Amino acid sequence: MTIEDMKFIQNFKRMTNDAWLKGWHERNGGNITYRLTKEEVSAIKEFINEDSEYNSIGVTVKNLANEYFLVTGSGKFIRNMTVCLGENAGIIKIDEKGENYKVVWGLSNNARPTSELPSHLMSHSIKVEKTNGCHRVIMHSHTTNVIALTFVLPLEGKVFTRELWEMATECPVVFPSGIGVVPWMVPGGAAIAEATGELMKDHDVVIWAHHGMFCSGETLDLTFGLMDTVEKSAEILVKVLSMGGKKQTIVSENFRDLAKDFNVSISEDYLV
Ligand code: 2HA
Ligand code: ZN
Repeated sequence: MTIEDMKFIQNFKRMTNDAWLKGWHERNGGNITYRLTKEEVSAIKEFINEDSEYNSIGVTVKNLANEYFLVTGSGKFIRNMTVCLGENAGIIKIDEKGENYKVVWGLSNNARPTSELPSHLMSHSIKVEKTNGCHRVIMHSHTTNVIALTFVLPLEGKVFTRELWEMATECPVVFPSGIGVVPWMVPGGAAIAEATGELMKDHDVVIWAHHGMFCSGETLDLTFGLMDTVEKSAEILVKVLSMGGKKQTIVSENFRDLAKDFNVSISEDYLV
């Protein structure tokens, strides 16, 4: 048994391969992080090395103290995760203060965690608080159709939510809490991490204008599925707009009926 035989690692590899095949991860675009369960942390103990030095995260995430994350590497290609995970991703541990991380497995040849580590960890921190620890995955992808829409639609969460809900009947069931939108910002730092975290308080989907998407979820499958659903809806909207725009659509009353039958609560804010 090696660390790579473990179920969460195999699931991670399958997800990265699927995401690459979707066309969401050109070159080194996009990054994924997964918070290990207590059982997974005990199971990896014999394979990890805790002697490495701590480095600053760039943001403070107190409630993630002593947690372990599987993270993709900075400058690494999602396409290569299945080829050699230890060179392209690694496992990090957060320190007691929630201010620093150290690499305990992988990221070989002095590779570093994703450049978006501040946004990932800030989002994890908010989600641990808001979901009582249920959410474990943050995925950032350069989803083509969502990015295209950020050049055409007003950069408002309400508009993106309503437009994308209308494009596929199950959308309000898959992302009932809607979408947040961050205006264009320099990626990779604390400022965009704070802006993303703020929107993650109320949404599982945050769009970065002219850049991509962040999704949060309980499992790798659910997070991938959420990204896929939003992006597919965006693809339909791009096609509809290209064909001259909507001639008919799902109306507010339809959404209310859907919410009742599917037992989801959706805000009236989106149904005006
Ligand atoms: O290149 O996606 O946002 C990695 C990224 C930065
Ligand atoms: Zn990016």
